[in-house]
Amino acid sequence: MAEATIFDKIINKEIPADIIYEDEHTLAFRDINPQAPFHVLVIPKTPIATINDVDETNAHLIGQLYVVAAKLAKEHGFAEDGYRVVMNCNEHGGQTVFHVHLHVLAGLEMGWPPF
Ligand code: IU
Repeated sequence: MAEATIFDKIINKEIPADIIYEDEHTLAFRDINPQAPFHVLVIPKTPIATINDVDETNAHLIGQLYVVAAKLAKEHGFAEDGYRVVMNCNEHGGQTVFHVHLHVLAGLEMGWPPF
């Protein structure tokens, strides 16, 4: 079991967040430090610390993050122009909150590579 993070408090509504989508397994809320005009984090309600902890038992929860990301991108009008989804892993990947989350970034043309 992953250690509790601030995202558990957001899931449990113990601290406020700008939640834009919720279902049984998934929550999406606006990032408090947005790096794009549209920057949302999509998280599983079940805590999974990092991508390293994804396996056959929880992979469906990760798949669902992409379903929600695509749905939100379409609903907010970014599907055609495009957008980016990013999941950081551990220190070199830039992960700071150890509850997996898909960043959905949109609303500007992005560059590549990302470093
Ligand atoms: P990272 O991939 O672990 O680095 O992303 C963590 C993100 O969580 C980062 O973009 C923060 O701005 C964001 N965040 C948030 O939206 N709300 C919070 O209470 C905290 C972090 I702590």
